[in-house]
Amino acid sequence: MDTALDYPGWLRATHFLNFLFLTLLVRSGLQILSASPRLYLNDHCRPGSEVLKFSRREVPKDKLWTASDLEETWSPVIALPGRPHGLGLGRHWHFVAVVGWILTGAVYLVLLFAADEWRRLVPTSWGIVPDALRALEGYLTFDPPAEGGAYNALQQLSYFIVVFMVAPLQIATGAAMSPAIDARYPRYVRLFGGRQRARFLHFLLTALFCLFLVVHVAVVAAHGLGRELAKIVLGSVTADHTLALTLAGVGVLGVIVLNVLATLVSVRHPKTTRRALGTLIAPLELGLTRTLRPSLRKRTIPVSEYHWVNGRPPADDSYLRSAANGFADWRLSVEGLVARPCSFGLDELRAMPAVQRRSLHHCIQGWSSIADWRGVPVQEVLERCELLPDARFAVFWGMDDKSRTDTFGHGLFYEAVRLDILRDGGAFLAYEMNGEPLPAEYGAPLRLRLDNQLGFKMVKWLARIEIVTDIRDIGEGHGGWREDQQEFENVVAI
Ligand SMILES: Nc1nc2c(c(=O)[nH]1)N[C@H]1C(S)=C(S)[C@@H](COP(=O)(O)O)O[C@H]1N2
Ligand SMILES: [Mo]
Repeated sequence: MDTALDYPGWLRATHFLNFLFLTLLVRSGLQILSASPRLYLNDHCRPGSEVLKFSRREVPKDKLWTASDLEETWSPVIALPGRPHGLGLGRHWHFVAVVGWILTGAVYLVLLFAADEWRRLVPTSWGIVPDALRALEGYLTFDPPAEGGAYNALQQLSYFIVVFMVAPLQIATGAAMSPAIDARYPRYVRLFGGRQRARFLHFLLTALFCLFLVVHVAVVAAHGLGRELAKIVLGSVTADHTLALTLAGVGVLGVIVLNVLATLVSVRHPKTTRRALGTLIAPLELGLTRTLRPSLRKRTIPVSEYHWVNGRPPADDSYLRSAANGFADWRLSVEGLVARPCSFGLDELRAMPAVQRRSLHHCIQGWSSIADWRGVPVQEVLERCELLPDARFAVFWGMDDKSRTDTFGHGLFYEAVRLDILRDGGAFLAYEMNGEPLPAEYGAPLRLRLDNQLGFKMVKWLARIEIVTDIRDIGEGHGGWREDQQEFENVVAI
């Protein structure tokens, strides 16, 4: 056999790693999907307008419900980690796996071109299309094309499409779901028809990867498992077929064992898993997105007729009494590392310079909604209290004690936000939504809005801002209520 048709070690290694990372990506992706298993064609996500829905749960019409109430828990057989409230860890696995997958892809592409292997993959004439169709007809009539040593036209064309089209598009649609990229480059997201279409496409491409895997394996089997695995595992058709079969079995078993281990560790030690994976991805997420300052261009897309809710309003009497008299007695206090501890009434905040923004709200679960918000830039408020030099985070405290408002979690809701994120143009304290005073379920009397972060950072029912150096002393030490109790990341720009 012509040695030029052998398969070099790097090709076989990246082929295997690609398979490993794809299993982790698909399973963690399904975990992320299970948090809001509804796919839409527009960014309003109006209940009932789904094009695909993987849940039997209906949206209640007669009572206040939250997006979290509709989260599903899928089996660990398909989802990683596959446990209730596993979205945070699912994202950690997804991001770690995507880093591995992209590095594998980069090494593969560099060597593909350096070693001239690309000639086997990249079609150089349109003749490949009729040839591929003929090969397809052959497979469908159980008369597979003869083995010429090289890929047949159908193999070449499908591998080319997967490597050079599906994979890059999968990365591009993933990036289009990032709130920081959307805030900076809204036109990029519009290339895909908006965030929800990008999400839908991301899902369809995943389905395509899975379909490819099944057909790919079937075709390999049709050509003869032994001889094909000899090429795939040992690099040459003349290699020992039994050894190749055994090694392939060990490899597949290894991928299964790694997946089972990832699941077990995540379910049994969620905090440790989060810390380990977070060490790897948190600096990367911050580094990749910190320069993406929100563009202050106006959005033209209309506001949503229905805006989803997450988190239930404070349940105690003092909040209800305060709401009943228009929050006349409510004050926002700013304390901690400030030279001048301050507090502000609603009227004082309304008298400060205001910003008006139409924002796309990206919830970490996957849904989005658009509303007009009016409020005061966080910077305006903080400047009046003169932050001390050690200040690094602002901790936003809500008034909702989760043990009283929701079925999951405990303690006062809070989120700590890096001060540099608050200095971006898109950070403000909103007291108006769609031209009206903020309604109770959306955070009355005041809530945080951040254009380049995910929704859970935008604390509603604000009462207090605490300026600190370190987040480790606050709550359980992870930088927010959802970080503490759901393993979410602190900086959520993706
Ligand atoms: N105080 C408080 N703020 C909160 C939450 C909460 O549970 N309590 N949920 C967050 C989450 S997860 C999201 S997606 C948004 C939802 O905002 P909305 O209800 O206005 O859509 O609020 C965020 N702010
Ligand atoms: Mo959320």
